[in-house]
Amino acid sequence: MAYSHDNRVKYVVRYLYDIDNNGILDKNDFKCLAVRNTIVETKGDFPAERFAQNAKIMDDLWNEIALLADFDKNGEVDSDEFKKAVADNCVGKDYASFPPAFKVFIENQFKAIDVDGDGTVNIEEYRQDVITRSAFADVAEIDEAFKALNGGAGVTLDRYKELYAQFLGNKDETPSKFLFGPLKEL
Ligand SMILES: [Ca+2]
Ligand SMILES: [Ca+2]
Ligand SMILES: [Ca+2]
Repeated sequence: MAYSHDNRVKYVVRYLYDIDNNGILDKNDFKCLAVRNTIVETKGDFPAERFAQNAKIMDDLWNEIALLADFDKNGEVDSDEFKKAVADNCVGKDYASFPPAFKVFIENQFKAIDVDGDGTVNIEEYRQDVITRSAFADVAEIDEAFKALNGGAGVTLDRYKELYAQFLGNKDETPSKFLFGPLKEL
């Protein structure tokens, strides 16, 4: 059930939020995101001022996600808590209605994937992103997923947001299920 809504939510937790890879979300993931985003935004530079801004943004977002998802108030959000928060805040909604804490990742992710910065993710950029999370024995599997995603056309930021909203907010399987490439069951 690689493309079930449950597995998609797990995928988002594991690859998009739990960036220190310890199985849960906590303050440290958001600290690490501030470092990562600063490096991505400045293409490898690390200006202290920019980092301070990002650290503040991420701190606020952690507080927001803790409010929405840390139901037992233990300072951590596990994947069941995240799933419940997605059901409460994202399922059946469009991107604009998502709380900021559920949108935090996606614009920076887009910037990181759109390597040439032309505002569109093309097949070469998609392939480079997809292989960072999974191994593939045949590039055709990746290319077919890209074609299914948007009819083979490049994906703009607006389309990327729309696909992300479906990936997380639509329990049915739509072409958005390929947003992060062919998935494995987690
Ligand atoms: Ca973590
Ligand atoms: Ca908790
Ligand atoms: Ca591009």
